Amino acid sequence: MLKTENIRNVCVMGHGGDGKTSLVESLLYVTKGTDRLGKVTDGTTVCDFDPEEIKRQISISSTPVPVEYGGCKLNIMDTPGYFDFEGEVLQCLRVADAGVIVLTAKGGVQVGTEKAWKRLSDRKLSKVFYISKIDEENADYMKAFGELREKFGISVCPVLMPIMNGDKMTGIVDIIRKKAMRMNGLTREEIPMPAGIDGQIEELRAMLSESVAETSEEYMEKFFEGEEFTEEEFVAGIRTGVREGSICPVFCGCALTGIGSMTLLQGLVDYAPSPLDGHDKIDPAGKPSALVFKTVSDQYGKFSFFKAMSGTITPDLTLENPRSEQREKLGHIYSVKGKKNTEVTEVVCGDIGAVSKLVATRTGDTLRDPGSDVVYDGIEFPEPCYSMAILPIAKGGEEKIASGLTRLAEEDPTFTVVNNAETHQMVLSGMGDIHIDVLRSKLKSKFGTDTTLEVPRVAYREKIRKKVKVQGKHKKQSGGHGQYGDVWIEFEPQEESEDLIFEVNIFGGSVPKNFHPAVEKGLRECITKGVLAGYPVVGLKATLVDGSYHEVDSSEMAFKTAASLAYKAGLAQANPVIMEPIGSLKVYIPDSNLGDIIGDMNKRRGRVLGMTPIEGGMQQVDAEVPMAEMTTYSIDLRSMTQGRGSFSLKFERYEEAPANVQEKIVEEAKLSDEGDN
Ligand SMILES: Nc1nc2c(ncn2[C@@H]2O[C@H](COP(=O)(O)OP(=O)(O)OP(=O)(O)O)[C@@H](O)[C@H]2O)c(=O)[nH]1
Ligand SMILES: [Mg+2]
Repeated sequence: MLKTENIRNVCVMGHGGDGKTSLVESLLYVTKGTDRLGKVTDGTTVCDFDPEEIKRQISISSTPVPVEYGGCKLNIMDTPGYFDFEGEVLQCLRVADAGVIVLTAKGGVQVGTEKAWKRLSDRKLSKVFYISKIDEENADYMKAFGELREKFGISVCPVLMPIMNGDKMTGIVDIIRKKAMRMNGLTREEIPMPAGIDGQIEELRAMLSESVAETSEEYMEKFFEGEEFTEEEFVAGIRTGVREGSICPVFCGCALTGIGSMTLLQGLVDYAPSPLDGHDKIDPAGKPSALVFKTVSDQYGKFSFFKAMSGTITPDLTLENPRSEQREKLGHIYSVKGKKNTEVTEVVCGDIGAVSKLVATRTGDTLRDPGSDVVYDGIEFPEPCYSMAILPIAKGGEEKIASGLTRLAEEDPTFTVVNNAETHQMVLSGMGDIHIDVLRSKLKSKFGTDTTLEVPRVAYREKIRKKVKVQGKHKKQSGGHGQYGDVWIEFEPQEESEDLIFEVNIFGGSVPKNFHPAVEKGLRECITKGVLAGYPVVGLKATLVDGSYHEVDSSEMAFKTAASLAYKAGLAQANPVIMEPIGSLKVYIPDSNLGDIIGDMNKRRGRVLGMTPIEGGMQQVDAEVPMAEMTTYSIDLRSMTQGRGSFSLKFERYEEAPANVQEKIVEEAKLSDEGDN
């Protein structure tokens, strides 16, 4: 029976393409968790099984898989490195007790490496490094190791060293045990220590000893007396250091040959905290409860991944969801390995499992014993920052898009879709262009809906600046039943409300009372389309001041038409202007990008309001900027900062657009009008 203390929940993180999925594949293969070594390039790995992942050869969703090694069950969670899928990383991070940060021997520390470090540090989770792709040409373990120490400090500790034969990694030296090893098929075997590397090993061992000394007073004394630590002391010291965050051991290897994979597993077994010492307060003796951290919905239905937070989760349980206030009967529970599910009879406290067909539960929800009052922290996802209008290719496909996206939203909380009533567009907002592209692909493959994208229209508005008084006269009295309506209306700007303010100020009965509502109705219809570029008119006051009528020929219809004639004539004379939405922007960037970001803000007609240094060599820039200039900002910011920058943008108010911008908007409106006709 699995004991909580023998579980390791480990999130594998790092820069895109640095070898995470391949590493996890290797970990599965060397422990016989899979019977062949899949390849990302062939689309055959356990973790990247989704058609989108196979097509693009990148991870898109996070995938927890069970790996058994050294008497432990390790739930290894493969996460995507591409920034668009950060939400997936956060899901696994929520239930991880430690993280493996993968970086390549050739590329060293990348933005994704830094982000992984920051995310793990923010959650106070234990960290280990794995330097990948040691077999590549120009791979340089010592250089990558040096970069890690330079960037993240002396907590970065070596525990092994690759044995290189020219460019080829042939084995590993275990620095603690001073043993050289190589892989022979699926087993590790000891080999004689290669000549000429003693000096390097002693140097790395000295670094490690110093860090171990820091973990207790007893060790510190021993260290100063110049005594060597025993193997047990090294292991115990590193374990303490890893749990406290003062030691981050560095592993390395090659996922294609499996060199280094078992050593990494042994390291996780020895040093990574069990759920009992992890981030979450868990209680094996308590009543059963769980946290749902990930939802997958496919043709087989909905799967909810959970971590058992207290007690043991069994299929017969009925648990309560405090958010939806509904009870869920579990039914079947599973251990999931990529696309393969195995039914299990229990998931012990601290372990990860999945349950199908929950009705009222979504990612981030707590499931608990009815009668308990525990609620676990959910998961905070970033706000979408990139928007496109999405359109069906086939006529009338809007419904299908909407229902498909609703299904996709069950597994992905990082996008939103909004029907913009003003622009008549369905606007899909996500984490970046690749994210949106993946969603479109899924709409097609899963729901058979072909879509295209357009740059979202900006919801401009129109307003007048001058008070005018005009006549609108509608008269058709040639034979038969005639039409007669005649009004004098004063139009003026007002600041009280966006909505039209309509008043009547007539002496006598020039326009009888029963026609006043028709005049107002006529105007209300008109203001949905301004006279400049057809955008809604806001902040308008109209006062009916005079007019005339005809006993027989006047009708509601005739007065509506008269009002619209007055509107057209009046607004054109009243100095109309186009208003554009202005957003308040917060950008977070490294100091070194400050100049570029501010220069770019100027190009976008933005006003920088202030700059504030924040922790870690970052700056916060506050600005106000026209929303129309921000459609591609998420992509541009990413390229200006290599992905280090982030931002938030919120609509603030409307402002009159500069003259040249207004001209352009009017021009575009004319063109699109012609296109429509
Ligand atoms: N030579 C060599 N290539 C490797 C190794 N590990 C991975 N690769 C290759 O590197 C590429 C990216 O590997 P992945 O495992 O998909 O990397 P990843 O970190 O999961 O990528 P994302 O999930 O997209 O962030 C693939 O073409 C792999 O075949 C390795 O140890 N040696
Ligand atoms: Mg991957």
